[in-house]
Amino acid sequence: AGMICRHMTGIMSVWTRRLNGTPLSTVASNSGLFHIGKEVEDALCSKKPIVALESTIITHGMPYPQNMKTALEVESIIRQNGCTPATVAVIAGKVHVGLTEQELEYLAASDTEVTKISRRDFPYILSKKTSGGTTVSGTMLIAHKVGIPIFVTGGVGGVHRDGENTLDVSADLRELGRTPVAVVSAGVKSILDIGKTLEYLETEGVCVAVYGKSLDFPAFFTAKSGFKAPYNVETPKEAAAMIGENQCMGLRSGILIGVPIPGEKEQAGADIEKAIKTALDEVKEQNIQGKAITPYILEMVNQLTSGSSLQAIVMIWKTRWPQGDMSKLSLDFDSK
Ligand code: PSU
Ligand code: MN
Repeated sequence: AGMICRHMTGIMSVWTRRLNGTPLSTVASNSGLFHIGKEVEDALCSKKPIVALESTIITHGMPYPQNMKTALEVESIIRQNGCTPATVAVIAGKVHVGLTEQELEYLAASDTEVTKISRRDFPYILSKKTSGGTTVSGTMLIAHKVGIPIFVTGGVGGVHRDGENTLDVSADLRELGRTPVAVVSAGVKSILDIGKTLEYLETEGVCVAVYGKSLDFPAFFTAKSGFKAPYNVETPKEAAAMIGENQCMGLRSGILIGVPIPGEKEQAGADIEKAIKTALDEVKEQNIQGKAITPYILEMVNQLTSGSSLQAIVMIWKTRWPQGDMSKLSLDFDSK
């Protein structure tokens, strides 16, 4: 009973935030800063489970039209599992939570001018009333503001290789350290220094767990990065319990759950790894810097593997819901 009570308090505070807190009611409807899509608004009001989705993968992670197709498919998988997808993006200076097909198309179309938006970009983008796709950090902070505790994506940013010299550490990691949203992903992108990324997450106080039987932390294209996560959870219920305790404790930091690539896709993964090494050399040689690095590498790897990395990304993106499991996580959590 104590357990149930504690969970109830956690959930209550989520709903208090949704109903009375500044985030949804005032910010969303009054200031004009937010635009909550109809489907998402209904789900928020009727307390149905919602899964947040990022949009940098649409604007910068994949070419047109695969980006559009994948975005729609991912949303539909979430709906098939009884949840509501809430894709986050900025359009004409308004933060959108839940996009129409037309809005998705606008962001996905290759001739649209869009910025990659993480936390640091909001003030400028909103003041200029321009548009862009939100990264993991940008999406997390918006999801939290409107009261969505779960967010699913492909790859999270991390500490870049050679990061100890360049200080190129993704804002995603600091966001995980200060925003209580659970991010379900294929782990950390293989182009990064995964060991250092896990160290950094520990410093930020982020609870990291692998979904499945092993502690091997996944590396996007491969199930095993060579590094271990501190924990693993085997069922959506276990994952939900962890997320619940995080909220009850008021930890204010996030959770990262890594879901490994399925075994039969691992050979493709190994080929992509090789291409990544080549691309990294090129980044150094061409002196590509800052936030241009990730899109540059993804594009080059895609070319080197004649599109098979793109297929793998699409597949990884879709298999974040093995048998629909991970989106049920959201159901479990909200109905506890
Ligand atoms: N993984 C992909 N494609 C992407 C990203 C990750 O396969 O486009 C995006 C995510 O939005 C992530 C961001 O949050 O890259 C991290 O970028 P950076 O390393 O600049 O922080
Ligand atoms: Mn960076």
